[in-house]
This record gives sequence, structure tokens and C-alpha cells, in this order.
Amino acid sequence: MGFKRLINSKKILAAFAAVMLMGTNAVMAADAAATPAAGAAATDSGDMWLGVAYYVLLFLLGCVIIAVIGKILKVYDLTLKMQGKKGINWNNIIGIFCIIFLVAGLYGAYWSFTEQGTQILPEPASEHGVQIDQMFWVTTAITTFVFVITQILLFGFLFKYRGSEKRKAYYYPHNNTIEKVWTIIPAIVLTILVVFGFFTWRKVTNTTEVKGDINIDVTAHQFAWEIRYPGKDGKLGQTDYQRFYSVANNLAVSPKDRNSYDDLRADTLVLPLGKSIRINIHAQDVIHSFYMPHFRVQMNAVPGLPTFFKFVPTITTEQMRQRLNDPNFEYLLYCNKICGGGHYNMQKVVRVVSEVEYQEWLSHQKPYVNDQVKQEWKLAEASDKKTPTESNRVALNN
Ligand SMILES: [Cu+2]
Repeated sequence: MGFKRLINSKKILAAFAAVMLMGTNAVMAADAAATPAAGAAATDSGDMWLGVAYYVLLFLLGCVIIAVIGKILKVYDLTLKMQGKKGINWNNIIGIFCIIFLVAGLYGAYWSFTEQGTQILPEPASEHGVQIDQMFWVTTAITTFVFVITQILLFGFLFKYRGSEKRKAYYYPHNNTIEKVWTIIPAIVLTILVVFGFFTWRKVTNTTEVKGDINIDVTAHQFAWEIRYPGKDGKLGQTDYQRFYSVANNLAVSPKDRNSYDDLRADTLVLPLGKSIRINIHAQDVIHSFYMPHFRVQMNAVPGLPTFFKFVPTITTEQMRQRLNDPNFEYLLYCNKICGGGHYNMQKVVRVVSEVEYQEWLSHQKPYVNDQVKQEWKLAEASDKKTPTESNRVALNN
């Protein structure tokens, strides 16, 4: 019975909601305060919880102070009434609280923008990233404008039309015009935003195959990314995970596709500046997500359904380091789908370099078809009578 009353208590529910809201903000603030720069060493979680406890206590202290002030006012009110005077005008007090809440809330929103807003990504390092950012900022500007106006109207009206003996509440149950206005205006604004988003996304993804595209295969598995570059022919060999997978040939490259014989295996994703890059995205076990926030690139990696993302890098790693005044800055590739226990560790360094540096780097990469794969493929050829191609044998022995 006691428990039922406890969970039905509106006061407790309200306090719980407030603590949850404050807690989220407090965690973010504590994290921001404890982490000097984005991507720096992991925060000491002990410090973070100490910070959270501090904010929760501060909040509870605030509640107690408000309760005490309320009680004092109540006593003062009763004393006035006992003396035969008019008591406190509670409507005025609540009205003033509405204004205080409005000002404090708007300041809180401003604080949130300035404090957490500094953790925003640096300028986009790709051509299409500029359009994505534009969309983001237009949406942010419109929603911020609407937020500020509606809060001012809401609390402003609460204050202006607070209870008064001079006024009588006017019963106004329904007005079709107002209903239409507040349905149609948001509908138009949302449609504009959605259509804007649709065209931007279409422009980003509706790409055609260009001859100069640099094709790179990126394969996700629990919990790593594998990178394969095409060799001199510029073409990647096909893969078939069910047929050709082995420990050495872990990307399941087809021995029957000659394009694969000069493919290269790389540890880092190195991209030449200003070139059209096509990342072919594969997954071998569960759904992962290919996410490179600095380039505003994200695409799911789905088992059995290869996806791709085309983009043009516009700022080299070196240039970005200078712009951010951070000599240790690296672009990163993350997995953005919680894919299992090691998900947090699924990242790779991405480097954007000049064309010359890119070619130089590429010439040092190891062939995908290494000795072990060569050995396996010869065995595979012996057992598979359909592919006794002499030319392949020659290529393999080279
Ligand atoms: Cu993953």
C-alpha cells in the first residue's frame, strides 16, 4: 500500500523527473569540464560521478531552500490574516516565479549552447559536408527561434494574465482558425525542412560511377575495420564471403577474379586530397556503421548488402592540424552502431594527404594476396575443376 502511494505521488515523480533532467546535464557538464579536448584521454569516471553527486546535492539544496522560503511566506500570510489584514497575493508571487523561470531557463539554454556548443565538430573536411552543415545550421536556427518565441509567449502570458480579482476568466473552448494556424505553420516549416533534407541527401548519395573514382573496400567485423585498396589496375577483386572466406583470405576475395591479384591491404585509411573517393562498405557479422564525422560521412555496414559512400576530401590532416592548432589531431573512422562488447574500440586513423604522398604511401602497402593466400588458392584450384586457368596460375606465382 505504501509503495503504491509512493509511485502515485506526483511530488515524488516531479522530483524524479527533475533529477533525471539535471543529471543528464550534470553528466555532460562534468564530462566537458573534466575533458580538456575532444578525443583526449578517457575521463576518470570517479571524478565524473563526484561531479554528478555535487550537482544532485546542489539541486536538492535548491529544493530545500525553496521549500523553506515557501513555509516562511505561508507563516507570514497566516500572521497577516490573523491580524485582520489582507494576506499575500499568491497570484503575483506565482506570476513573478514564471518570469524568473523564463529568464533562468533562457539563460540555461544560452549556457548549454555556449558550453556544450564548443564541443561541436570542426569545419567539414569534404565537399558535401558543407551542404550537410548548412542543413544542420538552418534547422538549428529555425528550431532555436521557435523555442525562444514560444517560451517567451508561454511564460509572458502566464505572468500578464495571472489570476486577479479585477478580471474574470473568459471561457474560450474552441477556435478553428487558431487550430488551423498552429497546425498549418508547423506543417509547412517541417515540410520545408524535410524536403531540404531530402534534396541534400539525394545530392550527396545520388552519384554516378566516374572513371577517376578511387575505390576502397572497407569491411567491418567484430571488432575491427579491414581496408583493401585496388592495385595498379584500379579495380578491386570481387568477394564472396560464403565461398572464399579463410583465416588468410579473411575478406573472402575471389581467386577467380584476376582484378584481386594486385589488391593491397592497408592499416590506415589514407586518402588523396581533392579526389573522388568511393568507399565500398561491407560487414561480415552484424550491422556496423561506417562513420567519419569530420567528413560528415556515415553509412551502415550491413551483412549481405554492400553499401557505399562517395565523397571528396578537401582538407589534409596537416592543414586541419594547423587550423585547429592541434599538432596531434587525426581524422578518425568510427563504428557508429552498438555492435557488441568491443564496439567502443572499433576505430581507425584516417589520413588525408597530397596526391604525391598518397602514391608514395600506396607503393609501400603489402599485397593482399600474400604467400599464405597464394598457397590456399593453389589448393582451391586443385580441388575446383572449373577454374584450372593457366593464366591465373602464372599470375599467382609471380
Ligand atoms: Cu561495429
